[in-house]
Amino acid sequence: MKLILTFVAALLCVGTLKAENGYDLWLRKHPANAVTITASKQSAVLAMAKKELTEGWLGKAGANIKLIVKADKDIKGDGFKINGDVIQANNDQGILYGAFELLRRVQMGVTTNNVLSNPSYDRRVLNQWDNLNGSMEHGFGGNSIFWHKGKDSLTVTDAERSRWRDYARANASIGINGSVIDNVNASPMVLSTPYLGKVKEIAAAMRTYGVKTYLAVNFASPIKVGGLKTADPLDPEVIKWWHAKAKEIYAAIPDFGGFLVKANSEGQPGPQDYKRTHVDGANLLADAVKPYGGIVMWRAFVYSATDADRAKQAVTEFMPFDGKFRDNVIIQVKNGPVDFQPREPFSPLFGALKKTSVMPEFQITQEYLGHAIHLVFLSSLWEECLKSDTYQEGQGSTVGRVTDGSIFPQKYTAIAGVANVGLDSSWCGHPFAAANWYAFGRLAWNNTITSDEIATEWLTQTFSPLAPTDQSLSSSTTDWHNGFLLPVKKIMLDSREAAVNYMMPLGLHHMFAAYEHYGPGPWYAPKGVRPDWTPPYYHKAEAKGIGFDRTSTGSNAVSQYKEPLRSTFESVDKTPEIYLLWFHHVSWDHKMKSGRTLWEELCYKYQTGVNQVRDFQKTWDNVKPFVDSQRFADVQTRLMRQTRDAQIWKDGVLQYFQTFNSLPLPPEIERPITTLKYIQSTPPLNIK
Ligand code: GCV
Repeated sequence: MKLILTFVAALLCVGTLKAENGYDLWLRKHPANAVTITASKQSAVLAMAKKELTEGWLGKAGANIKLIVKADKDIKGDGFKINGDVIQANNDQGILYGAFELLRRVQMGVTTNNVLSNPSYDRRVLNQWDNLNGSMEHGFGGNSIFWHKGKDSLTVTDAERSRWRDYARANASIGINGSVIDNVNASPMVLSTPYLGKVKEIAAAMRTYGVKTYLAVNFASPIKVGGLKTADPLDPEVIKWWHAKAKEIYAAIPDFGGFLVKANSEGQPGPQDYKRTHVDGANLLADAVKPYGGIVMWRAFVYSATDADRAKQAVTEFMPFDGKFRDNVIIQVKNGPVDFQPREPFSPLFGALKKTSVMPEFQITQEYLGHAIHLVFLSSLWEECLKSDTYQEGQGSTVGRVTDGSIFPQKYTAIAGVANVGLDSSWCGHPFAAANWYAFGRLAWNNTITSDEIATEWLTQTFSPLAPTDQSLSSSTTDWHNGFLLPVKKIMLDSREAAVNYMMPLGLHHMFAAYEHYGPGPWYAPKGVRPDWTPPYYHKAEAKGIGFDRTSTGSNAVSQYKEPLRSTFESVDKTPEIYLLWFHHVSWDHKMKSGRTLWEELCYKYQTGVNQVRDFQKTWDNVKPFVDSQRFADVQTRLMRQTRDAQIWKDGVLQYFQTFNSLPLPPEIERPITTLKYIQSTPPLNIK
């Protein structure tokens, strides 16, 4: 922090901050000091490391930085050492990551001596849910940066190449080394030869920064692209087709990362269409990419319209196959057992699959957390998941440790984040949504780093004054720290709990309006829609009480957790209250630890959520002197919407539950400002 603060201190005069559109993310341009770089070898990736250091150096003027590619037993994978002005790594990629880390450390004013940094996961991968027509599934930062429709959809312009390089650079700066560039609801066309031509171009641009290209593939591609009659994974023609396709891909893209597959889930084709298994399907693709070092990320996000509790289905479907997948297959598991909700307990598949590689999947795009309208820092959610103890191999078997190779030997370790990146000038829509992209990368590199550290880093790099033209109205360095960094960091660190409070506190889940998953829709249950696609399936509100009984008297999902969690979740008294209605159906007058009844506590939580966002507004207004007008106004406007919509959540959900319990709002709870009828009759998009 020292250097920044000194720099800010030098800018004591009053001025206005230059408008910023957010395109430069946490890598904002600033005048650099002179530096000399020497490298032990030459390569394209090392050239990028040199360029970054030369253009971004804020350390001692005239410093001589040495880049040394040399094996070292302490350095693992893409890791590195930094000692003063020396960066050492096993490979060129490690040097690039070391260069970004050195720049970050100098900017933050923290030590650059005796640094050893090794990545938690080998493959740190973004999943773009980008459709080939340019739209994005739950993308709120504009259309796809990779795809667009029209006659020229396969021609590539220099502007596109440049955008892809900037994307890869941002990823490399936080250690992300792979991107799946199409939606998991995959179009078979991506594997057609013309599309592969474009994939080759994208791969070339991303390779500049060491970001590997992966493709999400449609299991029926042999039929749709290959013209075969079947996609049966045991059919010799199908096997031949996938092997030939892998050969074609690797001939064009020798460092191609591999495939991501959503099979037999939400209408996607898969091996079960041919009475085959996930093992048959995954191993078929794994064998095809194996000769080239490719991997297959096979998703465990499966559930069908059965009577079985949806939260149990992934375990039921995948556990029988433990140990049967090839070693280049990794089962990709969402953090919770249902679907990226504001809060879920961790998926019981973590740690349970002991002879199969498993990778966590987080959602960076805010499908269920307020889109690009709400300021929600998701690092807290992911940190909570990674630190959850599965107890599968004794105490301390956290989700992080059962997936990063610390406990189970995995040939490959990996982690995925569903990206929030699009064509918007600020990439992600909300200026603070970029913090979630940043946080994913930092946690993928180091799964024990705290959200507090990540927020400090991101805020410093994204908002601190950088150049004499960007003079702050503040008059001292302490002002920036106390007046901006601390209060805004508090907003970030409180924001996820605030969202849980005003959307779905105490273990409630999936109460969203259908399709967009933005506003409240706990009442949505039209005839003919599958029950598990309607919120009443999850909250089960009725006159006597509310919540999903997942104990042994109900769906018995608790049995999928290892002791002591199983008994903890089985007991209504021992279950942490944050998960109460996830595991238990309880009466409205159930006594909570606070002494309130459940109904009072629910009201109190919703009110707290609304109050928290109101406080965020006040805090943000107070930091105006420290932020350029463009980003200040943008965040201010979005916070206004967030507050209004938090209020709609509170009014909608509480009035809806009152239709079951007829209980009054406790005296200290604010009265609704919108009727239930209005909220129910207004399509969620209009409410937005
Ligand atoms: C890509 C949820 C989302 C879908 C998404 C799916 C998945 O159901 O609403 O849009 O599809 O998760 O993760 O496959």
